[in-house]
Amino acid sequence: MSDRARSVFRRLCLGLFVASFAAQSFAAEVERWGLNMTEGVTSVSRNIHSLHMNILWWCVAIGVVVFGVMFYSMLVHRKSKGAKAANFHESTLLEVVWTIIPFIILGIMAVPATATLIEIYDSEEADIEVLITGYQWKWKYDYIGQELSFFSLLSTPKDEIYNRSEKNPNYLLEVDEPLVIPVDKKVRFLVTANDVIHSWWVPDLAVKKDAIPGYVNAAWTKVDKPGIYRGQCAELCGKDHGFMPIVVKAVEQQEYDAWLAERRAASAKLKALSEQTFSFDELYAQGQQVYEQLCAACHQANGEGVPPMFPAIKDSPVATGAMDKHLDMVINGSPSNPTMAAFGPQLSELDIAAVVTYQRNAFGNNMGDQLQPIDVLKAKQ
Ligand code: HEC
Ligand SMILES: [Cu+2]
Repeated sequence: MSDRARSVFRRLCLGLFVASFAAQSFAAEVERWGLNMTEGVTSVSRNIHSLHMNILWWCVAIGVVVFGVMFYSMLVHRKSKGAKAANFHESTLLEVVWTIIPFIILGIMAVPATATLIEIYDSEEADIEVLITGYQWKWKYDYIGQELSFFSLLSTPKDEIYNRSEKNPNYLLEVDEPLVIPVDKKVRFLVTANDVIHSWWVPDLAVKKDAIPGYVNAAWTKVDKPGIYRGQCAELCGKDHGFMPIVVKAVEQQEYDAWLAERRAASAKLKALSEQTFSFDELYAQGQQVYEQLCAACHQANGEGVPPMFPAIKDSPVATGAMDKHLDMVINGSPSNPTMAAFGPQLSELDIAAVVTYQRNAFGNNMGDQLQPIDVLKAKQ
């Protein structure tokens, strides 16, 4: 080795050492910032993560080689050093080389990528099926064949949203009823929407599926660690797009069975409640809860709405008009404006009776009348 070559070699080694040191501390920093993809808790999510890392390092290596050659040439063969450019046209060897090498690299990348894609799309032979429906702005989960379905709503207190109290660590990532699934079981998700396009996204499960009205998309997961995994709607779907989070609770099979039994009993009980008669105060209190959870986003907690977009309930001609018109609006939605959705399929008879009673008597409406669940049942039929 000539002296010159040795010195270049030494400098190169030093450069590489410094670069690898910088890369390491940078990687630690990136980890701390949480910039990288999560590894997740399923075999698919781990495959996607390792695919992502592999390809990233391929790109880094290619970048280092290409830019290395480029900068080396520019520095060492610069004009001020009297370098003379080679002057040749068409090198078959060169062209073959720069076609073959990328071809081989792409081939190497395609193998794991294709294997992972095939795995992602194989939602067959699931142990459990859940129909996920996106609504403005909440998710509905139907456990297919289990006669169990419920809505999952944001549970972050209004005080935190309006900066009246400190925000908790799961701010806007918490719901009243999480989707509960057992670990080590293949769970198939059928994803659709009721109004506009939403997207069901849980990074730890590596599931991100568009929820499109009129279509059913399939996805699946098999979680191998009990835990709580959080996600969000990933398709801009209107005013409260940022307020329809997803929480998946993965539990051991036993715990899942117990939860399922309890949840089914509770919904059977709710059905039985529809046959009972309630006092005005019971209806009003329940109605207030339903209103604040489901209606206040548009009509506002004080009933004043956001005219002209969302009409006021206070002194509203509908809420202070004929009972059957009011009930019809809540069950079937507005005939002229789809923003006022049909709550008939979403709410129990009791909840509808309660919220109508509440609207007719809150905000100074003072209609003095009330509705029983049985009336709602009759109106629905
Ligand atoms: C996404 C926004 C939104 C939500 C949530 C919502 N509404 Fe509405 N609501 C509207 C809009 C918009 C109208 C006006 C409809 C029209 O012009 O026909 C309306 C109208 C009404 C009216 C008639 C008011 C009037 O005088 O014209 C009633 C009653 C009503 N909603 C009840 C409810 C109840 C009960 C809930 C909750 C269970 C609810 N709304 C939730 C948007 C909403
Ligand atoms: Cu959405």
